[in-house]
Amino acid sequence: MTPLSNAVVRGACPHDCPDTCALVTTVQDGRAVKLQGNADHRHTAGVLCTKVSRYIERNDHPERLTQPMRRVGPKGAGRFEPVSWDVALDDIADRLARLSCNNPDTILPYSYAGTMGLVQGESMDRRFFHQLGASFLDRTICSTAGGDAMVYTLGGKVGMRVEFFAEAKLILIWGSNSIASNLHFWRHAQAAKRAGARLVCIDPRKTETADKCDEHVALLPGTDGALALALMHELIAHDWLDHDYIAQHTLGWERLRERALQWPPERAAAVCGVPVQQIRELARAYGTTKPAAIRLNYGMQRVRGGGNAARAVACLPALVGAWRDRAGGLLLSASGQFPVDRAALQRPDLLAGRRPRTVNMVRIGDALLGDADALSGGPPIEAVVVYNSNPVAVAPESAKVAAGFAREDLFTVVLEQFQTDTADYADYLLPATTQLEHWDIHTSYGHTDVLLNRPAIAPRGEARSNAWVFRELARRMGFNDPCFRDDDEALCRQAFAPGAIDWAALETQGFASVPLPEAPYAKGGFPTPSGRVEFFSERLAAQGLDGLPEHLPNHEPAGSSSAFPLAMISPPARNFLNSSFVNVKSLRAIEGEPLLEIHADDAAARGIADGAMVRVFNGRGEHHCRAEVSFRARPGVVHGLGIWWRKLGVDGTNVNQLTSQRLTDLGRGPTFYDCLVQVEPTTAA
Ligand SMILES: Nc1nc2c(c(=O)[nH]1)N[C@H]1C(S)=C(S)[C@@H](COP(=O)(O)OP(=O)(O)OC[C@H]3O[C@@H](n4cnc5c(=O)[nH]c(N)nc54)[C@H](O)[C@@H]3O)O[C@H]1N2
Ligand SMILES: Nc1nc2c(c(=O)[nH]1)N[C@H]1C(S)=C(S)[C@@H](COP(=O)(O)OP(=O)(O)OC[C@H]3O[C@@H](n4cnc5c(=O)[nH]c(N)nc54)[C@H](O)[C@@H]3O)O[C@H]1N2
Ligand code: SF4
Ligand SMILES: [Mo]
Repeated sequence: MTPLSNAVVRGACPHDCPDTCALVTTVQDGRAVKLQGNADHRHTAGVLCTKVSRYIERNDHPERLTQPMRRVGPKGAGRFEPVSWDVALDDIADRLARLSCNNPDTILPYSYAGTMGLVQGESMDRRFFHQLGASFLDRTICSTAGGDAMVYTLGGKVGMRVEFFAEAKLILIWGSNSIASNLHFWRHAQAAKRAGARLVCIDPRKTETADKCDEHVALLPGTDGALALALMHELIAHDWLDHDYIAQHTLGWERLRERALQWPPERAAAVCGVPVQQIRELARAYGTTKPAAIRLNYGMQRVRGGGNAARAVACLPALVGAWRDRAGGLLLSASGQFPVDRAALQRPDLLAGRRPRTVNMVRIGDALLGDADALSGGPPIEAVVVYNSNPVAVAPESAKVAAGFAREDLFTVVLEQFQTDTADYADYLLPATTQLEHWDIHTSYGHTDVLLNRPAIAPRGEARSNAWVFRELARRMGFNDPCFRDDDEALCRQAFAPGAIDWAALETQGFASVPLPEAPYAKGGFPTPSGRVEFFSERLAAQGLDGLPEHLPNHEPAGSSSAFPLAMISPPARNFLNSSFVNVKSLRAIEGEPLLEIHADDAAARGIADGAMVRVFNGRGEHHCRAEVSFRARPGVVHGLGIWWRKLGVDGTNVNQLTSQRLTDLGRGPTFYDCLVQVEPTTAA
């Protein structure tokens, strides 16, 4: 269906954000002239964040890629010549066919959540790589430590309904800068606060969210497990427990009790670097306020012990029986609550029994440079197809990532809307459509509605959707299963089994709710093997891991190195979305330039004045940026807000020059916030 030249079109925000807002685009003479939040959608409530309210500026950006291009300069120089789609696709199909004849494991797709859409993110692309038999990509770069923790503890990525946070009397906002990254949850937290709730923010950084909470626990990065265990200790010591709920709906209580009793608040206070009284008071509040709700977010699991820490936190609501109330419990991600038909969308059956090797996306630097472990013992990677991601900017230890992509013998195809840091390394750079220009269908990880995205305008120039590109490659490679002919709209319809979702509602209003109970675990019934909250996990024990949650110190614990005495975290900047929007001028103007927030004492000890240029360094590399002496930083911890495009930074690097490729305890995730550095002033102005 061609978009109408004058219309109001309903869609969905495609970005990697828990809120998945419903959009309304006004089109005049074939151009998008206005983009608003859909006022009829209860979660969006007519409000968009600053970033996406600039989506038309991003869409109409003079630097949008509008035609296929082929590399002319050396790798990484970012110099291209235009070619036709036919020339580009014929050559790409030919190169991939030759590699796959030899060994399809040499081909690696690299994608993440540039769009969260099921069609443009995980449908025709997956079918194509399944049929090809290409290496699997372990998509771990964001959420697998916490996600696995929920699976082992609660049975899935399930939890409270976000709207009921508004009725809680105590909300712990744990590892989340909600105002920046989960604005529509913050609305409910505000409503709760107005109705008398107490809001507590648990975060090393004094964020804009912490500013607006009643209490801020500024713990050291990677110490959340210790804090959670000490809270349990106090719940036990004061008998603030729901014995009946524990007896009926949990597993492993006696063992957890024993573990928690090893964590008196004094011990945790020393580990966390917070006053012992603050831990005691937090435990009292949590043990005596009903209903108590926890908004956990992924900020607390990007450290070595992130999985265990998330498991420890996930045990808390069952101990006090918080799940009994619809306004009690916990929410990390709602994504496990959607009946998506992934087998139909992705067609793993096309593998026909083949078992490709797996490459962990966090270790793309090592993998491209031939590290045998990162290659799971398989052959070197000879071709990468990147879409919906900007690994050169967002993956850890970027010096290695860039060196890997700079390999002259690597064949790199990048599908992009813009010439990102990664696009600079492409052999073929293919122009992708935006959310205003293609079909898609969306679930959410912060609410439980499905959204349909209709194209509002025609694609800019020769831009094409990801699904179109993989359909065309499949045709050229002779993949003749009929599934390779499904168009984008048909793919939307295949995302859910017939009857699983109210399609008529999606068509008329743009969204449809998944029918769910209000207090899903009031009477237990967790989706674990035992049906209970698994304090002790037999599944973990069977893998030779600790069956109970424990505090695991960081790979690089604060204070453990005299050469690199500062712990660096690199959380999202409010006006960027990962590395998306960094090239949108009006938003970059708000963020200014790459900054390192540092406490006054740490700055003074190094002769760093506010606004001075600094060199941030460790054994993996160095990154230059401007220092901001800031009340947001606690002593010993610095913040490099991300994720800047390297080429828009001061010295062609960003914070990931410093981060490591080491993994988390569960989920094989990244440890971006487990990173020691030193900082010194530089002479540059
Ligand atoms: N504006 C904006 N919104 C975003 C994003 C963005 O880049 N910009 N990113 C999106 C993505 S990809 C995701 S995954 C989601 C969720 O994204 P998250 O990564 O959860 O993002 P934040 O809500 O900023 O939460 C990170 C917070 O965790 C804190 N933190 C760091 N280390 C620790 C720790 O060890 N313990 C604790 N307790 N806190 C710690 C940081 O200081 C920061 O305030 O947000 C999405 N929303
Ligand atoms: N230091 C540090 N590093 C981090 C993090 C951190 O907190 N600190 N956060 C991590 C997290 S949580 C995440 S999720 C990752 C995110 O990393 P990525 O998923 O790589 O996210 P983005 O940087 O936003 O890059 C997405 C790209 O997809 C493109 N894109 C959008 N829509 C489409 C489309 O329809 N088709 C195509 N072909 N392209 C499209 C956008 O233009 C953009 O360049 O970064 C991680 N890296
Ligand atoms: S980025 Fe998040 S808050 Fe902003 S419009 Fe998209 S879903 Fe809504
Ligand atoms: Mo993420």
